[in-house]
Amino acid sequence: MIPFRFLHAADLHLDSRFAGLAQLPHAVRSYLRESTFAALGRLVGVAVEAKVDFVVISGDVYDVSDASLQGQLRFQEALKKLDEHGIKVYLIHGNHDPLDGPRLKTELPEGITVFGTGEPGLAVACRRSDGAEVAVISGISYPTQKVTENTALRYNRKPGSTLFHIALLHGNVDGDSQHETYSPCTRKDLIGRGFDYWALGHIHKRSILHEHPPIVYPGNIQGRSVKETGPKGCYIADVNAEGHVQLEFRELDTVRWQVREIPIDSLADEAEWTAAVEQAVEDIREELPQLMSVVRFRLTGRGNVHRILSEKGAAADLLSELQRREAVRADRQAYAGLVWTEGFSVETGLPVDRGRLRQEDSFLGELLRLSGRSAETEDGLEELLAAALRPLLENRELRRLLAAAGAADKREWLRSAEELGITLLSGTEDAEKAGGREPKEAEAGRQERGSER
Ligand SMILES: [Mn+2]
Repeated sequence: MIPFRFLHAADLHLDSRFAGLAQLPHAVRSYLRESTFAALGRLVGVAVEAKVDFVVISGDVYDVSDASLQGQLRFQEALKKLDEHGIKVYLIHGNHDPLDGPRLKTELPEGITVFGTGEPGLAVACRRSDGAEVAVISGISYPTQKVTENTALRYNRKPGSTLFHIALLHGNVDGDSQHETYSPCTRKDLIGRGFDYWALGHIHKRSILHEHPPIVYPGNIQGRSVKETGPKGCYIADVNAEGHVQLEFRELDTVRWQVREIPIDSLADEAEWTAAVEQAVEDIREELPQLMSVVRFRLTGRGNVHRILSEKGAAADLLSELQRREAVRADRQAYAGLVWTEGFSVETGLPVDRGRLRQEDSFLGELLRLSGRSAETEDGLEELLAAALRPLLENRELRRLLAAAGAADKREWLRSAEELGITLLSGTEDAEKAGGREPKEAEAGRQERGSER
């Protein structure tokens, strides 16, 4: 087998609109809007610098099926640059950019192969240095958005060919419940087809599902929300003479999303809390000086600061101030090292001894015991929530929202309800004995979910 090297990317989602961030200052929003294109630009740079023989893209080039003309022109520009270096591109379309989408028809540059629908297309890829044939590439594009058939089973090796075989598939392997189950299949299905590399797309979290043969999700090239955290990019795959594959991840993102936890347990007051958050912002700036960061802070733990957060709206106030400071940087076009705080998730509690409260022969003690028992099993949680939420089910819209909630959401509701119970009841005599503090204020206590967005 002839050694060669290729770049595997997926889920470019070009021209993503970042719809949830409408309130952002113009300069920050336009940098975010540009980020998917910037990541594509870095992809071209990596392909050229790493001297890859070709590039494969496993679906969702565009974010929406009626991709803007601008999006298409920017993609063409990138393809032309690759073509100038003799780097060919093989791609499929996915559920976000199926072939029946109402895109304007634009001319495709030289050197690009777009696989069609139906039976997997076959193409032979060559090494750039000498034109030697090195790989057979197969792929199927989505004809329409919803593909629920196991298309993996249609892939076959090219009869009689001993070349390295790469399959491009956009789909959900082993039923990842976080994503739509399009083109559902199992690892076993894929391994059974006899290919040497499965170039997957669709799941935006990078993962290598199998080593021999490699079954690879490179993830998307640019995170687009607080659900898409950490480095984003592509893989460079080196195939040696034995057909063995070495994978190297390359970061491409220009905006990095992250969720960072700040425990409040050891913070005495508002000043210490503000300082802790400001320090965390500066830490991120120092860690990622070349990138723009978008961060959500999870405030956790127990402490006196809980009252300031839950009653005085301190999180919303600090958020405005942090955003104002970064907006000034953005106005100066100082995007590298900009740290945009997207919001606070307030998950804190009063500094009470829950273990002791739970032992108490009191209403609050009974409440905590009930919630503890219910949280232990999936069935217990469902039973408690079914009873507690029954009045809400009469409303159609609420019913729809409740049906969409996952187990993690439900546990979070129960946890919040416990905290609310402690805050409201810790002023009573029972709880005071058990370590609840500031009983007078607690009577007027109420808890909000802070400024999570
Ligand atoms: Mn996608």
